[in-house]
Amino acid sequence: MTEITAPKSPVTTEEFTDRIREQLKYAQGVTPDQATPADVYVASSLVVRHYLQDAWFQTQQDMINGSTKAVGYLSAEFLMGKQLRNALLNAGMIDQFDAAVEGLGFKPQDVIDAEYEPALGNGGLGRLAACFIDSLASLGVPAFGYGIQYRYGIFKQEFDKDGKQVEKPEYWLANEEPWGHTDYNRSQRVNFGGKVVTKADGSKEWQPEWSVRAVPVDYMVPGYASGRVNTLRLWTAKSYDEFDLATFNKSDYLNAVKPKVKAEDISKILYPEDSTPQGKALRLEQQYFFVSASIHDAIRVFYPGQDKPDLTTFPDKITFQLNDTHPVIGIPELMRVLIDEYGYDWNTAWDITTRTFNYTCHTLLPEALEVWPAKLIGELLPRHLEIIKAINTNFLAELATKTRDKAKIDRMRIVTEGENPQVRMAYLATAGGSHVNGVAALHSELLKDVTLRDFSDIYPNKFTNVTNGVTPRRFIRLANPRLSALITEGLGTDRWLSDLELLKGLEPLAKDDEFVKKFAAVKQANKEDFAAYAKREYGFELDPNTMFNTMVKRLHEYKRQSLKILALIAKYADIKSGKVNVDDVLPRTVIFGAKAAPGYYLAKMTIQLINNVARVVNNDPDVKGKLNVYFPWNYNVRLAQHLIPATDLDEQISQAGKEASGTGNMKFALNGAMTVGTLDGANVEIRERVGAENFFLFGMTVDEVDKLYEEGYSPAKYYEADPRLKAAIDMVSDGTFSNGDRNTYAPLVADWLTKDWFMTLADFTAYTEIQSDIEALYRQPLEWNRKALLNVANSGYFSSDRSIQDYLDRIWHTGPLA
Ligand code: GPW
Repeated sequence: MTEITAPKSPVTTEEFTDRIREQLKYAQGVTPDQATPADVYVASSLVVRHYLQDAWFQTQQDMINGSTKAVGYLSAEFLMGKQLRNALLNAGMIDQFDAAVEGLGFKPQDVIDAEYEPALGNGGLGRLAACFIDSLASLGVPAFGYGIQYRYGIFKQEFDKDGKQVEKPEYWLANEEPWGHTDYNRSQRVNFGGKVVTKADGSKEWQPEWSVRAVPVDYMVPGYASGRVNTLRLWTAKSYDEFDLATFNKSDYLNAVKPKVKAEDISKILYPEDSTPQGKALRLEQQYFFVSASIHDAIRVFYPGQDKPDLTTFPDKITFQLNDTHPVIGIPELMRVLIDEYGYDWNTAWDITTRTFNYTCHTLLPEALEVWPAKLIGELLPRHLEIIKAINTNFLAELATKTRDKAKIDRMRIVTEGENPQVRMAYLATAGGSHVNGVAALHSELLKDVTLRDFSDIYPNKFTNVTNGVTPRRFIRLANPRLSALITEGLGTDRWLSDLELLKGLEPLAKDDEFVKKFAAVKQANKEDFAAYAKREYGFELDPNTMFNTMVKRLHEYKRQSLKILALIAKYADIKSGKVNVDDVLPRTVIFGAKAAPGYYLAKMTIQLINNVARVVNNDPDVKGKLNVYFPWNYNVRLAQHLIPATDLDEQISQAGKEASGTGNMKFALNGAMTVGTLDGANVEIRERVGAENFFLFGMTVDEVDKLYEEGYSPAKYYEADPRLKAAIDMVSDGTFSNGDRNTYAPLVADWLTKDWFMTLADFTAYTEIQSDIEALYRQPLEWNRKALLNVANSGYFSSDRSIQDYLDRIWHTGPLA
């Protein structure tokens, strides 16, 4: 008997059908005959919201009236992916939806596909935020996600005829969007610019120059089987000055609407840089905009109708998690609100503030730590700059009581000295919050020992680790229904969906050849599905009888897509030179997915190279179809959900010490892919759990990398030492992948040979050597699948439910609603 714990549907198929008809009629204004899948999508979404409404009210009431502290997850990005099917799953209505929609004459898949994916994030950081709010709701913890409803999400990626990336605007709101509810009556004023004046009583008054209206757009976040529905509140900027009357009187109509345009620009576009802050004024405006609105919103929610609330209790009502440094301006903002708006003294305000905030760092790259020129902050937020300077002064005084090491104190300045003082947001966050965490064990260690070493020396107890996780609902159950069914069959229960460590129960089944064969059949069927999808969406012809070898993530030098493409070129060169008999080559389909920041020159050139390698290799008869390279454009959550379950081998090959965690690595392991990877980020913990024998490890360790930097790294030495590496790089230089033009990739080649900051060349030989282990194992399908199954069985730890439980225990000190 299989135990079923999935939530029970609150609705029958008949009711669901009637409700859809009703929405089609009254909201869409169409008859079922006239309706398109997009109409049915909107109608169904409204129906789902309808059924979640009471649970939403109840969750809010219990949160406000009860004594359970809420979580406010402040994040500039929430990369949600499509909403409808996730909401149906979490609310228990998938079957009723499928039947209702079919009854109305539609294919459920067409209706699901009609949803336009909100792409309000760049990559891992934004997707993690989305997994976390799913887990918070599923654990029944009262929480708000607070962010920005950008009108343009991450750009839509296309490739031109030369294989170069082209960025197109992603106007995701072009069609009706049934999930976001714009709540004009809960808006907040957010001020900018102007000056600070000292009043007669010595208190300060900020006299801003302009302001915008932050209007919340609320998204329901239904928990899986928890009966709870939280809120994702994304702010959109509206103008107060509908018309500038003075200008209007001069009958200059078009100029009169200019101020409106400027204000509304704040929430217009998501910055497309990942891990490389741009330091633009608009970006700081965005950060302050959503954080200020969110802080005022939380006060409104938790102290309803109170003119003089007792805000010393604020940290008992809500804890704010800073998702990287993007929302750190919230620290001086809460100080300002408490002092200037509510009249608290500095020390009380500081106590409240430091007890309210915690900071998660997601990087180790020094260039990824945000730093703002004090001048820019002063122009935009003059009162905040004063407060930041005061925080800095007090902080330095406190440090002086803790250490005599003047150099160390100096290194720890929040505001640097000199002609162009800078504000270091990571330091402000560390000083102004209770806890600092990294996102994987190795990352948290390096954060403590290297990046924030001085801080951890003096405040060792502030530092902790919370290893990232991913939601099994979206990334196993929705993405991989076949594997989900097999897991439930193997475990005799579906309870794993809310307790992922139960996957451990699959371990004994890895000894059962019949079960392993079923597991292999699931993978094969998923590969066939993906081949059909890739044909339909991209016109690709993938052969599902080859190994599917995937590398999907943002294009970054540190992630080393170059290493993968060079190894592939080396294999191609072996075939061309006859060093390898093509008939002996293991058939492989290599699939890349990656967006590059629009201004990131070498990253974009790498994309161009990959596309052209694909063009040449896929069409070369000498290869006999043994090597195939595909680069589906515009990698997004939807593509991830199709591709991950179909992957045999996943690549996590960043230079050791550079990838904070990675979360794709977790999704692949949980979907039964094998990983080839370095000892970096969460790879370390994945390998520990799945077993060294079930993970393809290669490459330098963090210590070896450091040592090599110290000794002086010379990439040309590696080029000369490994003839296969030399052949590969020469092939990039000689025009093979640029129609004979020798200049096309010259900057990339020059970088490899003279700089190679992330030591791609130094790890090349080890990376190509591990390929023979990989291929030998793949030639034994039963053994490969046994190991892949062991990856699934031992990856339950990487559920975002576990991550959230760790945050609750170590940082937030709160829990589910009673
Ligand atoms: F640089 N990450 C990201 F730390 O996706 F801010 N965008 C970013 O801007 C940053 C980090 C930042 C990623 C990390 O690169 C990845 O290793 C990690 O798994 C992910 O954040 C979630 O923690």
